[in-house]
Amino acid sequence: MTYTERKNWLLEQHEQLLTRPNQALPSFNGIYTRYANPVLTADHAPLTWRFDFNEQRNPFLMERIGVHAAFNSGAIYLNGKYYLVVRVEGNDRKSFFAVAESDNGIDNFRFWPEPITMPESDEPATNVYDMRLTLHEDGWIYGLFCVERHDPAHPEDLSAATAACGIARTHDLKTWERLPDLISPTQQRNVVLHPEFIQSPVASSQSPKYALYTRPQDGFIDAGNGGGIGWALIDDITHAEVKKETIIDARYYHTIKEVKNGEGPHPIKTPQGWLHLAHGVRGCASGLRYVLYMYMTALDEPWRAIAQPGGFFMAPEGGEYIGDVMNVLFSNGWIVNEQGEVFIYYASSDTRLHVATSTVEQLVDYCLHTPADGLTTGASVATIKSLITSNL
Ligand code: M1P
Repeated sequence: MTYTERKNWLLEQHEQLLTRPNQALPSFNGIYTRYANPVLTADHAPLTWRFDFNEQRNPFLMERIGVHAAFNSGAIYLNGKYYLVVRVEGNDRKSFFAVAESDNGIDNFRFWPEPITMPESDEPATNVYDMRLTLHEDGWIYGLFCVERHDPAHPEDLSAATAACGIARTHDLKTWERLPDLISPTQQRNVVLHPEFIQSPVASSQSPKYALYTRPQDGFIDAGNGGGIGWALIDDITHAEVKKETIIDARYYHTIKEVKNGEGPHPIKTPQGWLHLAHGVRGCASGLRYVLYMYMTALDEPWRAIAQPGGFFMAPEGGEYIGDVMNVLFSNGWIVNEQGEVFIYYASSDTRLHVATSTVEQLVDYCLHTPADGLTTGASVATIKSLITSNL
């Protein structure tokens, strides 16, 4: 193949991938629909990020910069388009954010020509990932994400790291204003901004507060004493500080969230309450297993659980089990359109991004009518038998 033939072949292959239609798969559980193809993979990254297209400098037309994964993605619906702020990971293990857009939310996602240049806060980060997008009622689009740095307390340990919550805001997903990182007594990952102001119950004369879903953790990996998903009110988002944190969705022994859990995207407001999507983690012989689960909180008190369907909502299936970090489903982005259709963007095994579709009505029904986890095998059998009886 000549240089030109190879270039044309590369461009053709890439275009075929980007324009490949996606097909809905039959939904046996009736709760959501999976699709045949991932919406984004590493191969979707623009060729200009990876190849030097100058024949003198690159006579073999080799890939100069490898992109390894495209996964955990924030999502937002703006002017009828579906936008993802994707965690893209290079062969060098560094993650960065890049915007991809589609007209229908299920296929033809295309990255913008350049990744996001995220301004640094006072202390530069080694790695950033997992942005949650919130169009807040203050008018800004916020992106909250994990900021990883080497742990200065353990200079001798090259794997010792710290996780903090980075905060940035934008109006167009192109230009970002970086705010100081969240100040918190513990490490934090999976921090999510609630879309509405909260009137402080303590003194209603005080100005309304921003609210965060948090995930306190003792170490970089271990939640330790961090009891689950927390709720914290923030006085000033431009100098955000967790002063008081209440656990609103706790971990439990022998459940899908025994080891840790974390809020996914910000919750969806429905007439029946706030719909939440989260991930739960448990240990097993092959390592950690990450699944997605849902819960609902009260409309006027988003911190108060009103429905906690038992077990997982989605777990890896087929090829989703395989990837860089096996046995993982993770979601930090979903979109509701004008028709009440919900597009759940979930990543499998820290490698690729998929979509599953449902509706607000179906997800509320799922949350309100799926039995809670009775926490013992006896309770599970009793729940099944009561369904059998009602089917007689
Ligand atoms: O590798 C699985 C996930 O691990 C972390 O999530 P958590 O903090 O809940 O353990 C994150 O690094 C996430 O990006 C990753 O998908």
